Amino acid sequence: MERTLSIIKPDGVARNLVGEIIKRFEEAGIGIVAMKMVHLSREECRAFYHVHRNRPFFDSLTEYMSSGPIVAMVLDGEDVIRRNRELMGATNPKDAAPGTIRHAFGSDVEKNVVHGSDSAENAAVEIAFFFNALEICG
Ligand code: IDP
Ligand code: MG
Repeated sequence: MERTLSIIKPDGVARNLVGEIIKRFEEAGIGIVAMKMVHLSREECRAFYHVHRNRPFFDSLTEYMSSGPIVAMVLDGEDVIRRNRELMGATNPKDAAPGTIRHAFGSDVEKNVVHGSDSAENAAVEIAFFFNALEICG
């Protein structure tokens, strides 16, 4: 079994897509073992996306991610890091496969509705950014 961090980004929350996105995880048989809504500060977004600090889109990304509430979740299941990335689709909604969340709801390469950890190592760091052990069920 494996865990990963999923985030419904500010555009997803603002557009009332929380239920639709969670439904996709539930229908795929992916368990949710922690969940919270938070509005991150600009500084907190800079910390979360530290790995991207030298990318040209860093300022815009952190402004967007701090623009409104997000829903952070810990997903649990076999091969869930890869399976979540598959449900999300490619970073740029234009390249995302039909049936994926980003294909269905993404606006552009930045406002792409969801985040998902990309490795076991990053999942552990990202989960700990949002949740302490008491907040994770099971
Ligand atoms: P991922 O979310 O598919 O893992 P990353 O390359 O890790 O993609 O990028 C993190 C986030 O930064 C993306 O989800 C997207 O919101 C934003 N982003 C990535 N590439 C670009 C870009 O070229 N322009 C603007 N924003 C970008
Ligand atoms: Mg990434």
